[in-house]
Amino acid sequence: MTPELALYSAAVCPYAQRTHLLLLEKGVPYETVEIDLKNKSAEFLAISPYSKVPVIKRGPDVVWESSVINEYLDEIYPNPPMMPSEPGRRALARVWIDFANVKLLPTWYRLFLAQEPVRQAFLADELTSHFLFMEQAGIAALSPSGPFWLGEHLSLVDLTYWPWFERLGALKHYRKLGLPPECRRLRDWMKVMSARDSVLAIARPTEFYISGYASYADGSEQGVTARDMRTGQ
Ligand SMILES: N[C@@H](CCC(=O)N[C@@H](CS)C(=O)NCC(=O)O)C(=O)O
Repeated sequence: MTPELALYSAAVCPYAQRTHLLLLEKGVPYETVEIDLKNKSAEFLAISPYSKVPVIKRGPDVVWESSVINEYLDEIYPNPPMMPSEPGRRALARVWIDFANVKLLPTWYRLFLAQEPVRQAFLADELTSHFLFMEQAGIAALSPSGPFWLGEHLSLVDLTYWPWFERLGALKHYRKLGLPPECRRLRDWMKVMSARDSVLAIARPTEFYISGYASYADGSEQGVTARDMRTGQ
């Protein structure tokens, strides 16, 4: 039987990985439609308003933007729940999902795209301060005894951040930057996350990400994501 859910995805895409992880954690069957981002099909362009992956299709519902997709899927498939039931904690979860999207990731991509050493140094400092803020105001404050961002249960916050932590080796390779030594809680969290079945099922080695980021790191990337990061959208 064909699954009721189709996920338009690309193997290199960390945003799509957020959704794969969620569906694996929830045990929801789905069909993956692999999109060649260098040669997007007419079918994909018709279904993806921003011409980006991920997009999901479930019956008449077409949903894009990974954070919105994951909240939608958490409502449709409520077990296990991936957002806190208490509104104050749920708001905090959304704050940290937003932080990833509007603070951490723009700096991350701009650092890969930056070619001038002075700009690289500026963005490396900015990324380091984001990591420290995530450690102190994020995981340590929200989850004093761990292991996940919001305490003892995995949530959408963990799945929001994980794909870029799997790619830290590429950051080190191209921009000589890693997590600051003070980020002990984030390191412990990485150990716990990297051992999860969902993560292991779709994990890729650092070499895969190094080759995936080559066109970002040498400034030649022309895709929509790089354009949006360059123009600050
Ligand atoms: N804000 C979007 C970002 C998605 C995104 O940037 N996807 C990239 C791949 S990782 C993409 O499809 N880019 C198309 C392109 O670069 O042409 C989300 O959270 O879903």
